[in-house]
Amino acid sequence: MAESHRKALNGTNRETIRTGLSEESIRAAFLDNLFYLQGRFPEVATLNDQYKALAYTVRDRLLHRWVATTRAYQKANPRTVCYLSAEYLPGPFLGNNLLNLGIEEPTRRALAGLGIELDALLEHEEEPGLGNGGLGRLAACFMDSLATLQVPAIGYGIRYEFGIFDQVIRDGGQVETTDNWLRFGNPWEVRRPAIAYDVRIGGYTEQTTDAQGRFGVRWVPNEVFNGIAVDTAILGHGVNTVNLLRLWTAEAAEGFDFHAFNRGDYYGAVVREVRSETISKVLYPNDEPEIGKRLRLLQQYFFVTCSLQDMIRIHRTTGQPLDKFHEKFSVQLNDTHPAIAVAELMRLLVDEHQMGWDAAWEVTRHTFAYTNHTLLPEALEKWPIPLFQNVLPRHLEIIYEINARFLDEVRLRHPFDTARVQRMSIIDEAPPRFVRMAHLACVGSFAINGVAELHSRLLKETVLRDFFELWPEKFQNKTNGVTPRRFVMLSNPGLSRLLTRTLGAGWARDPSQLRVLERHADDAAFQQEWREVKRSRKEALAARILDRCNVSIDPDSLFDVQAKRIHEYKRQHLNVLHIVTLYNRIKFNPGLDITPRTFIFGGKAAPGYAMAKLMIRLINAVADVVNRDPDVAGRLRVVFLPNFSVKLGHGLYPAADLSEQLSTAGKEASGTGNMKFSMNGALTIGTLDGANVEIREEVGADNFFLFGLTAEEVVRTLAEGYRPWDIYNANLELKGVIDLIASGHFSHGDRTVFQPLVDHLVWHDNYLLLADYAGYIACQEQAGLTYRDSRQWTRMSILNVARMGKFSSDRTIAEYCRDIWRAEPMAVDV
Ligand code: Z2T
Repeated sequence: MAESHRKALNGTNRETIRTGLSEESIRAAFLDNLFYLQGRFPEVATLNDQYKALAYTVRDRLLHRWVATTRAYQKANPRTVCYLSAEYLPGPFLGNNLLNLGIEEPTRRALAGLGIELDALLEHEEEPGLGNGGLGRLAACFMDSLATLQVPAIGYGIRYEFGIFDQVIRDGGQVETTDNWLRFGNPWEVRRPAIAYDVRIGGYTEQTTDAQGRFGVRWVPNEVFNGIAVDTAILGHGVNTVNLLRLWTAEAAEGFDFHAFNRGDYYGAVVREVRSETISKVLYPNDEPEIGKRLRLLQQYFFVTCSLQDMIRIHRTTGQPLDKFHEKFSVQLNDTHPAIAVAELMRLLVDEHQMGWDAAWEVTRHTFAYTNHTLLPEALEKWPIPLFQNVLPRHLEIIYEINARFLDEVRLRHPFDTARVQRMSIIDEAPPRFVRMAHLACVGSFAINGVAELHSRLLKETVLRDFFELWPEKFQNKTNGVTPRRFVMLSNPGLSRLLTRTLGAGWARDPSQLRVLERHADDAAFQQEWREVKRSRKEALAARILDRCNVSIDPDSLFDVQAKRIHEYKRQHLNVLHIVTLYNRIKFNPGLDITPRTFIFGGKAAPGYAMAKLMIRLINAVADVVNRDPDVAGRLRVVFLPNFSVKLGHGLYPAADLSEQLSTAGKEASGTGNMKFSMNGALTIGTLDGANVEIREEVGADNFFLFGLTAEEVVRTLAEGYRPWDIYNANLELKGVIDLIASGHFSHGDRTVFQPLVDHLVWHDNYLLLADYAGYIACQEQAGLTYRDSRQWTRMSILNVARMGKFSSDRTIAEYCRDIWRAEPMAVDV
């Protein structure tokens, strides 16, 4: 960043130890923080001391802008977006904050002057794994874009003490270990003990009468604890806006159980304390809901009530009455995890702030908007009524009341249609009866959106069809995006430099400018530079893989990468079928001339998802045999990169040649990894699913390897009585592949290990791998051939990057602001 810009950011030419952005200021501040915060001097400082001293140095510079932003917001009282999400996957902060402040270079020099390498400190940072995958990472990209677009926003969530488990591969299978990310402290967070709210749980309700003789309801809980705010600054790129990521941590309510102490029940009080702290202890590691897990419901309610109480507090400081709450805040529900907010806001307004029901409902239904992230029926959240009543008795009453009024509306519109009333009810009447959270979210929201065109259409046609028929005006699409700051500038500095040199620096904030690259797509010199960038990222990844997995891979081979949660619908095993196909072809024809490939996998399986864990076992088993077999050496390599994370993604996306996006059409809501790969010049091999459809539209059909059934064909194939067994018998090559896996070839002769997977494929195959197999193999062959034509491949790669501008999360957020939140940018000066 230019010096002038840096001065503008700083607001002054005066450099202080807390704000200065020059090399000298940063070095002085670093030493100061090392001494006064760590009690260390350079000669004895550990890597962690150095990391923290630098992190605090950067945080000081954020705080400065943070305070300026808070002041500006207080003065102007702007409309504010509140993003409610049970998950955030922000990735490491240090590099991103340096980038957004524009001080990476002076910082690098400041440290070099002390004999310290910035890259070693960046590498040392432990990332907050407070999410499972796409949904949590999307929330983090949105926070980045909101700040960069200078839109006032707060991200609310849970400060899990233990995030997503660490994955180790032991004897070829996944083993989970706890993610102790706070072990060495977290320099980015600021604890706000003064911002604390009561959270009540359980008990019963009773009717009350006030002095004027009005009826009310009192909720008498049997437990109360506190949520404390822990804040992290989210700085925009090249602006002064710092928005808040406010995560709640649970603590025992002060004074609540004095009672127990007085009776001498010290143990009981301590146990209660332990129990309350359990609420924010650990993230549920499933991308599907845990039906009936009491603690999960507690977590959801915990962060929702704290967040809404916080918004009400902020609203009251503006002096405005509560019936204007929805004019101050727009609250986005990131899936149904925070959907209890609909009932909780009603409770707060009606029970705690004495608003009438109708007025409260007006506020509530103008406050919330709901994003759906999945069509998989098993992933729709519902809570058994006995559990729900036990935890949230008052909310159940409120939901019944909301539901009664809602169903009256349905009956008015559709007289005699009792089936429809049953389908739409917030309550699923099948014993033991359930609260359907998606229905609560739909009824309580003014806008409902899917996350890609296809997904939004299918939502209206399938799972939310009745709601669409009732309220078509509520339904929208907001195709996902990812931040080009983290996923191009930070992850791929070489590519960024080439882009900036060719196009100017504007592309990162306005990626439509990338289109200019099209002019260079056939330019031999430019192509050469392009290949050198990719080559250097492949070498770096190869070094990492040698170090971590002790497998040597060839940077000249085609890097074929699939990184995402392990799931049957994502079909990592289809990728494996391709690998074994090539393996067999070489075994039968040792002289076969094929494009050398390195297959790289990354991703975690939910600990309780046996088939996903078996898929990991299969990948590692195939890797073991293939990498050891001299017959295929130099042509095939397979690597499973353990413990995939945002940080590992930084090294993976830029190194990929081919991006595997294989989900059964209609199953992947959007995908966002697909975007990260393509923005870094990987070509996609994929189905017409999720955002793949739009990526292909943008980059052009010629620059995308398409295969597989469409969503409509998938539905039809299954309806017509799909028989995978017939496909298995009809395709000799496929049969050979499956038989080899079944024979124990990859499991030391043990035929039982992969039997569940094989049986499932040939007898059920709900995700239609066998139906898509032949098309996939042919498409892969095409990709392999194209890779050999390096000019053609490079041209396609350039065109991919040139045409991916649509998938910046800035575009997504601008659309949310315009169509849902009615929020506007507000510049901040320091
Ligand atoms: C998740 O990551 C996603 C959907 C979920 O549905 C849950 C989780 Cl944890 C309840 C993913 C989708 O699978 C993916 O297609 C999408 O790109 C991502 O959310 C963000 O929208």
